[in-house]
Amino acid sequence: MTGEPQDDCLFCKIVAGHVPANVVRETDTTVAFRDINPQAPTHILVIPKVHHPDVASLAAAEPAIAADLLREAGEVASEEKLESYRIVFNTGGGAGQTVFHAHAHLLGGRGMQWPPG
Ligand code: IU
Repeated sequence: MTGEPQDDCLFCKIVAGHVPANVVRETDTTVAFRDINPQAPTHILVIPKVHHPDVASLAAAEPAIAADLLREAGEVASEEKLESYRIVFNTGGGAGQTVFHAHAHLLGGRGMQWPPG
């Protein structure tokens, strides 16, 4: 059923506390933790507790939680004292998505190029 935890999903295991993560913030609907392979001085993933394979699926099924995710990304950026930052949702393997549980990458603490690679 959509939104239900998936046995084979790493991020569902982090939500359940079965896999450790460096958690920086948690709400009723989201968890934010430091990326294990940081691409910037600050690189934090913000994920919904419910399982959806990507952000578009999340927004279609549970728009209030998609809004929570974006608000939380802003809250984390504020706590990390980031003046400038980037929020990225890789969607699909061709765009670099490797974990198919919706997540925002919050990246900051260095200069950024545009367009991204
Ligand atoms: P992607 O957009 O699906 O590629 O992002 C997945 C991220 O999850 C990626 O930046 C990984 O470094 C990160 N990650 C993690 O933080 N902890 C893990 O155990 C694994 C991946 I596997």
